[in-house]
Amino acid sequence: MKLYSHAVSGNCYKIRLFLSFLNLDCEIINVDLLKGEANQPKFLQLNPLGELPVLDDNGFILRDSQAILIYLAKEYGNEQWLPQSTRDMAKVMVWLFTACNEIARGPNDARLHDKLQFDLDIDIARINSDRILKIMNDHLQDRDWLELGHPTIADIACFPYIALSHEGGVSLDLYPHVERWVVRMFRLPNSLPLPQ
Ligand SMILES: N[C@@H](CCC(=O)N[C@@H](CS)C(=O)NCC(=O)O)C(=O)O
Repeated sequence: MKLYSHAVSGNCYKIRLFLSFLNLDCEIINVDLLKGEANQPKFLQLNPLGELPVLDDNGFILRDSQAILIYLAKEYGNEQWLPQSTRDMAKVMVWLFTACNEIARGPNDARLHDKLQFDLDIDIARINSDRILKIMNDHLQDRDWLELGHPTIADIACFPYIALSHEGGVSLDLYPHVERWVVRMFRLPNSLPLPQ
């Protein structure tokens, strides 16, 4: 198995984290986003969007971090990470889509602006960040994990850019339940340090 990845990317980190939780061996192939390597013709054959991460599992090529989490959970994980029952699965899916919408347009965009100088509206990104952080804080008020009372791929999908909020100038100080959830994620066996 190969993962096309870049060290600074939170979406790639999600996959490296889940591979680590699952104790799966994987060759990491570095694609330097900052040098535009994801837009070279060779990489575009793997992902025409020119985005990371991309997984190559014995010739099965898959883009998008949420899709890769689902694939790995079904192929190599167990029901702990992605339950089979319709309603429980739907609860987990809600957070996968939150990761690629509200979290991407919030703390992820704020970090892209502040850390990597992307030309994005930082005020909107910070408003979006506070909106989703408040929702997550309320949700986590009476639970340790996003759904089902234990870690799932919902937690993995949402974790990186929430934990990296400070790199976009967004403090978690106002969101103590989110802060405690971040600490719990770091304490899971085989957790990894965040991207730099
Ligand atoms: N929805 C996609 C988003 C992927 C994405 O935006 N990846 C970023 C890195 S985190 C990327 O490759 N951007 C291309 C670039 O910056 O040139 C996913 O979750 O994988």
